[in-house]
Amino acid sequence: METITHPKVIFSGTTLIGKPVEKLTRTIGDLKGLFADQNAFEEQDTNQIAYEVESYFPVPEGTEGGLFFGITHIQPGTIGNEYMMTKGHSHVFENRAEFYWCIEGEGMMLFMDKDRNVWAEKMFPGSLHYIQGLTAHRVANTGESVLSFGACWPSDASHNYDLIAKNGFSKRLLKVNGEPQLV
Ligand code: PAN
Ligand code: ZN
Repeated sequence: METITHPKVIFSGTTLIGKPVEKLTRTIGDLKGLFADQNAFEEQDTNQIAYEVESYFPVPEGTEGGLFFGITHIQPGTIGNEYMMTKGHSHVFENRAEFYWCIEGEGMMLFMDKDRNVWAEKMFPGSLHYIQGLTAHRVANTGESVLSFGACWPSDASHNYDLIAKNGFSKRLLKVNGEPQLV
């Protein structure tokens, strides 16, 4: 076995490159039910890409103590007066946290705790965001260009999408007079 090897995955600064990298694409159609303005949603091209996630899963899902790594690229734009955003989810276990950090573009990171309190942090290149276990998290692209951010989370975090899909966040991030506002 060679003792000096090339890394399996390279982070170019904006994207993940390498054989093990898995790519997930979410179209606007995949985000049905997320946006308040149904009429505006119906007018969208549902095949258009909303966001893409490049992930590196070095261990099987569920491995205790392992880590996963991903880069998400969210397209700019609004549907009605809501910004393009990720579905959002929480990690099932209280002790499974996550880091997000912004690479390029500008956005807003939304958090919601288990009592449905919502708050947001501005995202800009270099901003770092710590997500407690059980805290729902979602990102909205509030800029005019692609928003890319990195994420690192435990391989046994176990994602819960159902709660957000069913009940949403208790506040929406709207574009009001050209500015993001939590309403
Ligand atoms: C991220 C997210 C990614 C896409 O890797 O999965 O940004 O967002 P949704 O999963 O909410 O569609 C993460 O939070 N992993 O735990
Ligand atoms: Zn997560």
